[in-house]
Amino acid sequence: MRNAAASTITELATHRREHTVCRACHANCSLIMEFEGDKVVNVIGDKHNPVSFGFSCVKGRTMADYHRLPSRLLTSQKRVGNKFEPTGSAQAIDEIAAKLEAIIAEHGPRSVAAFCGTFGYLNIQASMFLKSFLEAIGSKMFFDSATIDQPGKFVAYALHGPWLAGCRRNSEEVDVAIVIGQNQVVALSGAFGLAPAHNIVEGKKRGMKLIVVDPRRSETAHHADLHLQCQPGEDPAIVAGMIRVVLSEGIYDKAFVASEADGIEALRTAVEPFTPDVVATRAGIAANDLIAAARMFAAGNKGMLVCGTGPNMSPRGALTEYLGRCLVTLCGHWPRAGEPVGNPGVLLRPPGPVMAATPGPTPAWGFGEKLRVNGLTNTAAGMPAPALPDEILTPGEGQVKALFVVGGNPMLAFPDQHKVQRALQSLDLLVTVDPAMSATARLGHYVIAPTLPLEVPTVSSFFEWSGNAGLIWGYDIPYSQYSPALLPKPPGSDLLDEWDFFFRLARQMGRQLSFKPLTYTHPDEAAAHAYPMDMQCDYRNEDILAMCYEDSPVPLSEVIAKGREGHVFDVPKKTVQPKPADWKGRFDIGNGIMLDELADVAATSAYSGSTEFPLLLLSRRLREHYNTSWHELDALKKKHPSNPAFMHPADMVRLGLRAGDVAEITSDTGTIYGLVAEAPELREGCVSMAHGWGVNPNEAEDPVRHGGCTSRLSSTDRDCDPYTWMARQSAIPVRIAKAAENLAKSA
Ligand SMILES: Nc1nc2c(c(=O)[nH]1)N[C@H]1C(S)=C(S)[C@@H](COP(=O)(O)OP(=O)(O)OC[C@H]3O[C@@H](n4cnc5c(=O)[nH]c(N)nc54)[C@H](O)[C@@H]3O)O[C@H]1N2
Ligand SMILES: Nc1nc2c(c(=O)[nH]1)N[C@H]1C(S)=C(S)[C@@H](COP(=O)(O)OP(=O)(O)OC[C@H]3O[C@@H](n4cnc5c(=O)[nH]c(N)nc54)[C@H](O)[C@@H]3O)O[C@H]1N2
Ligand code: SF4
Ligand SMILES: [Mo]
Repeated sequence: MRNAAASTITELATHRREHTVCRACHANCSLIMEFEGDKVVNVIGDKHNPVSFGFSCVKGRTMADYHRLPSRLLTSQKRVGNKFEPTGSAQAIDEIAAKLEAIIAEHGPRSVAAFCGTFGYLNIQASMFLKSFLEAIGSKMFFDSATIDQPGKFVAYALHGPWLAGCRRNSEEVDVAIVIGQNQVVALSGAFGLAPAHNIVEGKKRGMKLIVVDPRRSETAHHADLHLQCQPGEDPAIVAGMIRVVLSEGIYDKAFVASEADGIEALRTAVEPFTPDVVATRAGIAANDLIAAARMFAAGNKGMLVCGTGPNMSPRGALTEYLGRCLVTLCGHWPRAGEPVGNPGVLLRPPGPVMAATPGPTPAWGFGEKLRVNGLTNTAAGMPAPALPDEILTPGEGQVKALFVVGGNPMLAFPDQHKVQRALQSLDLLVTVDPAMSATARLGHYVIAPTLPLEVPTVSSFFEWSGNAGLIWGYDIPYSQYSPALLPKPPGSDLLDEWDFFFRLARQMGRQLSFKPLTYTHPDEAAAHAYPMDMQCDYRNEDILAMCYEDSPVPLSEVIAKGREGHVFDVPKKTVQPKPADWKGRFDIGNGIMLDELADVAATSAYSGSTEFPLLLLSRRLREHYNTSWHELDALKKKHPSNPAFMHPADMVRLGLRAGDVAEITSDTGTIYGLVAEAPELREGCVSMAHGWGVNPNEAEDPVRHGGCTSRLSSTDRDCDPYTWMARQSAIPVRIAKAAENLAKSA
C-alpha cells in the first residue's frame, strides 16, 4: 500500500499539463500538452478555448515529435566541396559576414536579396529582423511568399480601395458567404475563424447560406447550400456573371453604391457579355445555380466573399479578386457605422481609424524598387518573387549574388523548378535558415539551424496581425494567448533564433539595426516608433518580446499573466465610426485595367487544356502536411505517403489507371510522378495535387516517398500576371499516362 501511494505521489508530481499556442501553421490553435516528467505524452486541443473550441489537427498534435525529428539540424551546416559539414554558429556568422562584405564591395548592396517564406513570416520577429538587416546593408531586395500565394488579393484591394472598417468576418451575424477556391475546413485560412467546420455548422444553424465555387467537392463545399462545381480558370466569368445578375435585376444596394463607389456604368458595360447562359457554358455549371448564387448573396444583409489560392493561382487571379470586391461593394456588404468592432486590438494597434469609409484606390504597383526583368516593380503584394530567379540569372549591374532564405523552400515551392535550380546554383552565397536540409538548403552554402517554436516564448499575435492586414483572417474578439518555452533545446545543439542570427550577423558586420515595434501595424507608424538597437547588448527572447509589443493596447505583462490558456481581454469596446461629412474617398468599381482584362476574357473562349495536354492540374492542400514541410512523421503519412494525384474515376478508366498506380504527369515544361488516388468528388478532366513535394531535378526520385513537385510543371516565361509575375500554379494543362514499369515497381 505504502509503495502504491508513493508512486501515485511521484506520478502526480511528474504529470503536468501545459497550455501552448500551436505554431505549426498560421492558425495558432490553443493546445494542451501533457508531460510525464520531461516527456510530452499527449497533445490535445483545448475545448474550453474561446477561439479554437478544442480544434486541433494532426500536425499540432505531433508538434513535440517534430522538434525531435532525427533529420532536424541541431547545428548549422556549411558546404565543403560537395558535402555539408556541421559548423559552429559563431564561425558560420564570421564567414558569412566576410563573404557578404566582399559581395557588397564588388557588386553593391542590391546584390543581396532575401526570401522570407511561410515559417519566416509566421514568425513575425524573424521577418522584422530580416527586413531590418537588409535595410542596414542598404538593400531593398526583400521578397516574401505573398507573390507565389494570393497576390491578387492585395492588388485588387489597392485598385478597388480598402475599407477602413475592414472586411466582414465570421462574426455572429454573417448571413451569406461565397467561398471561391478556398478550402478553409482543411487549410484554416479564410473567414471562418479557427474552428472553421464548427463555425460553419453554427452559422448554418443561425440560417447562414454558404455558396462554394470549386471544381472539387472540397471539405468546405461539403457544407455548401450551393456548390458551383466549375471548370477551373473560369472564376472571372463566374463572378462577372453574378455581378451582371445583381445589376440587371436591380437587386444591388443602390444607396451604398451612390454614396461610396465610382465606376458602376463601366462595370455594367464590362459584365454585359457574361449572361447566365454564356457563363454556364464556359464554366460548365447550371445557369440557374449562378442566378441563385447571385440572388442569395444580394439578399443577405451581412455577406462576405472570399477567394483562396484556387482562383489566385489560376489565370487572372487579380481580376477574380477585383470582381469579388466589386460584388461585395455592389451588395453593400461592408461593416457599417455603428456596428461593433470585434477586436479593437490586444497586442497590436490597428492601422488607423475604424471608419465606414474608403480612402479610395491606393497604388497597386509601379513604386519602390525596380526589378531589372519583365518591367516589374514593387507591388501592393510585395516584390514579385516568381521573377527573383530571372533577377539572379540576368547579368549586369545590380545582379543578385547572395540570397538569404528564411523559413521558405523555393526549390519546391516557386514556379518553374528547373529555372529556380539554375538560379540558386549560380549564386555566390546562398544561406538558408531552416531546421531541415531542405531541397533549397541542399543547393546552398550555409544552413543556419534555428530553434523551434516550443523552445521559445511566444504570443498568438500572427493571427491578430493578419486581421489588420486585410486578409479576412483574424480574431473576432479581443483574444490573445501567451506561451512560455515548454521544451529545452536538445542537448548538444547549437541553435539560434532567427532574429538573433540576423542581429549577430549585423553586429559582426558593424551594421546598425533599427528596431520597429510590432505593436504599430501601420508601416509609417512603425517607422515613426523605430529606434536603434544596442548592438553590443545580448538581448534575450523575453527582451525582444517586450520590445515588440511595447505600448500595446493590453500590456504584454497582462497578456503573460492572464493569457496562458488564451484569454478574451476586457478592452474598451469600439464601434465603427461614421465618415466625416467632407470625406472624399470612393471605391473604384470601374478600374480600366481590370475591365480591359475582363474584355479579353469575353473575347476568348473558355479556359481549357489542349489536345496534347487535355487535363487541368489543380492545387490543393492536404490536412496532414504543410507546403514543403511536415512530410516526415509516420503519423502524418498514414493516409498518404506523399502527394497523390487525385483523379475522377471516369478519367482513370479512360486512361487505364487504377488507384495506387504511378502516373507520369507531363506539362509542356516537365514531368513528375504521382500515385493515383480515386476522387469522385473532383470534376472530370481535372487532377488535384498538393504542391511542395518531390525533390530537386538533379536528385533521384521515388514516387512513393517523395511524391512529385508540381512546380516543375509551371513556367515563369509566360502566363504570368504582368505586375506581380504570379505564375500559373493551378489549372496547369497536363497529360497523364501510366509510368514505366521500373518506376511503378519502386512503388
Ligand atoms: N504549384 C503550386 N505552388 C505553390 C502553391 C500551390 O498551391 N501550388 N502554394 C504557394 C503558397 S500559398 C506558398 S505560401 C508557398 C510556400 O512557399 P515557401 O514558404 O517557400 O515554402 P514552405 O514549405 O512553406 O517553407 C517552409 C520551410 O520552412 C522550414 N521551417 C519549418 N519550420 C521552421 C521554423 O520554425 N523556422 C524556420 N526558420 N524554418 C522552418 C521548413 O523546413 C521548410 O524548408 O508555395 C507556393 N507554391
Ligand atoms: N493542412 C494544410 N493547411 C494549410 C497549408 C497546407 O499546406 N496544409 N498551406 C497554407 C497556405 S501557405 C495557404 S496560402 C493556405 C491556402 O488555403 P486555401 O486557399 O484554402 O488552399 P486549398 O486548401 O489548396 O484550397 C484551394 C481550393 O481551390 C480549388 N481550386 C483549384 N483551382 C481552382 C480554380 O481555378 N478555381 C476555383 N474556384 N477553385 C480552384 C481547389 O480544388 C481547392 O479546393 O492554406 C494554408 N493551410
Ligand atoms: S491547424 Fe493544426 S497546425 Fe495549424 S495551428 Fe491548428 S493545430 Fe496547429
Ligand atoms: Mo500560402
